[in-house]
Amino acid sequence: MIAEEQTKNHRLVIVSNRLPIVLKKQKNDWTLAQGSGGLVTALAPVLKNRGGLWIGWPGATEAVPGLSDMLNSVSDTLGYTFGAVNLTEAELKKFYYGFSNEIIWPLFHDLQTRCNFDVEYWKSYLDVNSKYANVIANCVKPDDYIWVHDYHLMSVGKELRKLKINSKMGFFLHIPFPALDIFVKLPWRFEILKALLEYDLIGFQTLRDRRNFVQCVRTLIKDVNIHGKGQVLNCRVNDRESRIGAFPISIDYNEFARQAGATAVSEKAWYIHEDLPRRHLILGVDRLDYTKGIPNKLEAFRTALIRYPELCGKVTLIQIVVPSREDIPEYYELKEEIDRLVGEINGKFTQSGWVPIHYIFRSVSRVELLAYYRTCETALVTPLKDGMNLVAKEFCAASVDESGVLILSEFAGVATQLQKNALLVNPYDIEGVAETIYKAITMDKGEQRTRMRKMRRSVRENNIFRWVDSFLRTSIEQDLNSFPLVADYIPQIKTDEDIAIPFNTLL
Ligand code: ADQ
Repeated sequence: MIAEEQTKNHRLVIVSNRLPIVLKKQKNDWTLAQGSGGLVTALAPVLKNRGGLWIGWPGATEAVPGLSDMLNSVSDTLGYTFGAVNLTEAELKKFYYGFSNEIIWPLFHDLQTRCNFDVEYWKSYLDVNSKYANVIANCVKPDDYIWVHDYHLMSVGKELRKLKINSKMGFFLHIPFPALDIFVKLPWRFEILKALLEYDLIGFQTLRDRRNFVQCVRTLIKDVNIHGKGQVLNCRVNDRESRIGAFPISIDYNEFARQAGATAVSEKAWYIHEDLPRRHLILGVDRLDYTKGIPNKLEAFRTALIRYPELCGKVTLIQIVVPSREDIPEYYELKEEIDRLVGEINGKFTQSGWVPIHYIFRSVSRVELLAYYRTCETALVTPLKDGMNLVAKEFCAASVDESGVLILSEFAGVATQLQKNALLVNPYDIEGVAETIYKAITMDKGEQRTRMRKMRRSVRENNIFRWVDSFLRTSIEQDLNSFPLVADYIPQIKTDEDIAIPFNTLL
């Protein structure tokens, strides 16, 4: 009863760059669909239970007639409301493509030479963060808990404090936090650290990220006292207290495993097998991004075919690349590099009846993605650096027959959890990755099963609900048990068109 009353008083307000909805324009008509994905699934029951609120950009820079009515009708179905932050084309260019994705994204992935430290980007970042804060300030009540997500919105907390909002606020960084010697390159390093310390809880994906942040704060901020041990540390600067923790994000394991066993997925998997009979299939699934190490992966596959010629005709790499941020020149150039490498490798090795790389450059439906996860014997997940990497976890969850080998970059956050049973590689070591590909292909079924079983257990136990639970428990001393699952929310999978995963809905 007490817990229920507390729950009613404190709404949860989620803030992310984008709303978890998909806005589409067909001719002159706009439609709105509800987003899916682990984060939305895990947060929806909490939001519904609290009559909560999700604030973000709806995804269009032009005026959308009737948007608020559309949002209200989706809200009625879901049981929580949306707050829209409208962004102009210029803001999108400087705040989103500029500061967020030409400065913070490369820097936080240790690629400082790719940064474009344009001061106009910084100004726009502050303006847009203040815009988000104003929308939040107009909606929140004093007892609400505000949970801000990711690198686009690091200054929102500070802007809210300026507006005299004293609600409890948490922040979660989905990408890595860099080491001190890289972070100090940021011309606005003090401002960003101070802004982050305005949140009551600052969450990172791994202990390594948290350690990097703590080292930056200790070195760059005066009069700081950081103490404690375990998952969450306490940080005091003058009279401001914050907590700093590691909360590795995950997926809705049960839902993934359930959907992977659905008839539509089994049928699709059967067709993939039929089209590529007697092949060992290796799968790569990556958003088009230079941090994902796609060229390195292709080079490693080429090296494997040269070093182990017996693989020719027997092994196929299915590489799915999902289009992303193509308005940024570097992403467009990366696409050209991938096209060229795939062309070169296929041109050199293709034989009658065998093409070494099946290259798919588009977003695929959830059924298709799951069918590839199920059909492929090996997953090749080799980012140069990654906050977590959910593809690795999804591959394990979808391996319902407990077979399959995961080759995993040691620089992905997920490696801290799966390192014992995945085959870890350094993605820069092309020869090493090629050898590991060979090892995966020749690994006996018994060893595969033992490793996969343990990885599946780890992902099952540390699922997305546990992640939300531990963040909320640390923030507001409420756990997920206070928020019963909403059965009608779970998406049902019937046909291929049923669920197209809105890729990167939030980022
Ligand atoms: P991303 O960089 O986008 O996320 P990742 O964690 O791998 O990387 O998530 C990708 C998601 O997109 C997966 O859920 C996957 O199913 C989906 N997806 C992949 N291919 C798809 C396709 N072809 N069509 C449709 N959907 C597809 C950022 C950080 C990561 C961090 C996550 C979550 O960069 O490090 O793990 O946020 O915090």
